[in-house]
Amino acid sequence: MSDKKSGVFISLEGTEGAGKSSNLAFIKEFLDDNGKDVLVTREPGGTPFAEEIRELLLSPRDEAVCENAELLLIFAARAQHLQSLIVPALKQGRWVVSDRFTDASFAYQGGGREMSFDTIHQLERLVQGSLRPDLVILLDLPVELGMERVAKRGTLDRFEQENLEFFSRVRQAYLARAEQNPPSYAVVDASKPLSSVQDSIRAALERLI
Ligand code: Z5A
Repeated sequence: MSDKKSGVFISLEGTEGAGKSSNLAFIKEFLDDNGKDVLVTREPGGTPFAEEIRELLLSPRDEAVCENAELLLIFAARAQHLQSLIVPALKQGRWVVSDRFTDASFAYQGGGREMSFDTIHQLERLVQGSLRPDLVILLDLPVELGMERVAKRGTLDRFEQENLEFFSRVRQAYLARAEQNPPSYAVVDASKPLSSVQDSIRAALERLI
């Protein structure tokens, strides 16, 4: 994949109850106000075909889903998303904000499911070439607090049905990624009130602009 781009690519990440949905609109509004042409999208999903894969991945089911099948479906959706939406938008100079991207694969499949990080790196290279987010905003909070926040949700999807240990591994994997490459990450304390979380996000975006 050609990764020549003139736009800016941001991903928003976090564990359960971190507040991604609550902060996406804020990010879009801030960038709009700063005159940026913004595309907001999400993973898994973002295109009709990739959204169908999302449905497959998230639906609770009786059949145990093989870990490799899950990982390959996630990257299949990502390949489609990149080719039909993200890369063209970046080439047009747009600011793309994705609700989750490949860090989620390292965190959920690598950390949570304890799959090989090498395999994920290989798929990342295959599907993305050298394309990586310019900034990953990681909303970090203790797993117990996140689970309290989402406890009121009705039906749980296939990932939300996992236990505390799973989400603790996810959190550690996210934090380890951020530690390995600090310039590309803004780690935000998402246990604070929303206004304070948004102050930190605003500061990270101002640095990028
Ligand atoms: N997945 C994967 O395994 N591998 C991959 O590569 C990718 C994804 C890309 C779907 O993601 C699943 O896909 C995801 C990982 C997997 N599974 N999980 N779990 P998703 O992003 O669509 O699903 P989600 O994690 O459930 O995200 P969400 O719906 O955006 O939820 P959220 O981050 O928890 O955010 P929220 O709904 O904005 O906040 C939750 C509640 O907390 C809500 O009541 C808010 O009002 C409250 N809140 C938020 N912020 C605050 C603060 N600061 N103070 C107090 N209360 C707050």
